[in-house]
Amino acid sequence: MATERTLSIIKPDATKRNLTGKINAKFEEAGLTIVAQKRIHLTKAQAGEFYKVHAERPFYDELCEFMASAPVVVQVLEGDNAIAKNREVMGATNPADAAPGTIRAEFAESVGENSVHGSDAAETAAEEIAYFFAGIEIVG
Ligand code: RTP
Ligand code: MG
Repeated sequence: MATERTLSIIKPDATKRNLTGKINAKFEEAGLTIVAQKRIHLTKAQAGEFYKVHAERPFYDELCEFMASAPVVVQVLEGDNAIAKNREVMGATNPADAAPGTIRAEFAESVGENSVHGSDAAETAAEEIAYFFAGIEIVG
């Protein structure tokens, strides 16, 4: 298996409820190592740039408002198959469809306010990590 890195965001609904530690425990229990992490407060423009792939979707404006509504914790997770493994630990986008034990099943409030983001492919992971972190901040 290949060691990969993926970009994770603990979203405003989760930081507001002090769930960072519980969510990080889920990552670590799954064998993912947090090799970089910082708490930031995105502007709506920064959230919009990050999620620009969704610019034409009906939920885009609401998503950008939400992501800028409170601090987030951005992090780089590393491990075997980290991109797919993280998506598995996160669970489905809509918490109603998320498998038991996943972060979204346990913590998400709705399809929009769903506690975590995770990169969906190797190319997006590399782009998203570079959006938030300099190489010197990632300590594997
Ligand atoms: P993410 O990018 O945040 O990891 O989530 P995802 O891949 O599971 O889902 P995606 O389709 O990429 O959607 C990005 C985020 O947009 C919000 N969303 N709201 N109201 C809605 O119907 C709706 N659909 C998506 C969610 O915050 C979702 O995670
Ligand atoms: Mg996505």
